[in-house]
Amino acid sequence: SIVQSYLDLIRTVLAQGTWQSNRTGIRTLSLPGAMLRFDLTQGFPALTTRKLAFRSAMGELVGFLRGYRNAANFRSLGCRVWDQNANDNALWLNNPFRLGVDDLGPLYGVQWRAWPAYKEIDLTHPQHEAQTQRAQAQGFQPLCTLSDPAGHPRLLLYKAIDQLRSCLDTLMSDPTSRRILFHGWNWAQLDEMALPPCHLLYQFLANPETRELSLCLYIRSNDLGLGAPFNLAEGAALLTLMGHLSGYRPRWFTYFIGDAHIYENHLPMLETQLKRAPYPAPRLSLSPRIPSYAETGQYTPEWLEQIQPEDFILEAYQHHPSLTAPMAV
Ligand code: UFP
Repeated sequence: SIVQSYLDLIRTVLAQGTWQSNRTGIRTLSLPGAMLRFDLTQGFPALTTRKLAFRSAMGELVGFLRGYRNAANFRSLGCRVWDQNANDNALWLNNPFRLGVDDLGPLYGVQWRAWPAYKEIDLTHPQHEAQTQRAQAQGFQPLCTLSDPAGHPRLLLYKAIDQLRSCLDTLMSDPTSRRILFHGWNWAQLDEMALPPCHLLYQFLANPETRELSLCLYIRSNDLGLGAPFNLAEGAALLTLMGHLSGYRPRWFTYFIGDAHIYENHLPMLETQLKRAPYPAPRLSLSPRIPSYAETGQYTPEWLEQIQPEDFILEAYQHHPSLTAPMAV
């Protein structure tokens, strides 16, 4: 089955991982570097050895697509996984950037949809007018002029970059580009976030001849027991949505992990899962209200924001009973 590779990774980390301590106070068995690859024509990578909280995972994805930064917004989408990060971590509670109860800071979705970008133009440069025109044509708005340390005047411009929309637009206009990616690791704002991004680099690879779209996703740190099942489901769902809106079928979903780890208090849950025989993978479909570009020829990028968690439909999902374990915050 398609999720066998997840269980194989759990076995590998159990066999080859080393015990490590970390900021959460709960030790992990860790393996530096791992990769999983799924052929999505063979099914959707939902865990079958326990029940995946699919609606909650799709709620989280939809919250990211809308640029949400508040745990109450995620709750309204049926996703409670951000409550503890927003309100239970002492370091975050004392962070002067935190806006109040339930705030998470400018994480994931904010970076995906509104990465704050600045451009400085040296007003003594002979081409500064042409440079300014280009920047403004790209949507940069002049903010103010400043002087650099040498006293030279500079024009500062600002734009909130919608990285995700730009990726979708590029899939339409230049699908063979090898530069269709978005990034979450914004150094200037890491200290303003409840949690610096774990899944932080998404690259889309389209093949206009086969009409297949693939995704490479890099996760710097992955809690294999609780985090990975969510991350796998959301990555595969995002790939499916991007393909749906741009006329491609989802194909390869390749998932790279930096620090692959199992928390000590997740071991019983994972050992139970290893004893269970996986079921065949379920299928994902999207609600028919979302126009498929391949069928309608209509480009409707607004569905990136308008989609609801229930528009992601998991079909023929056979699974073993739920299991739970505490999340390390
Ligand atoms: N984590 C995931 N996936 C996510 C996410 C968090 O596995 O999407 F947001 C886990 C990884 C790690 C912890 O166990 O949360 C983040 O801690 P750190 O920032 O110390 O890596």
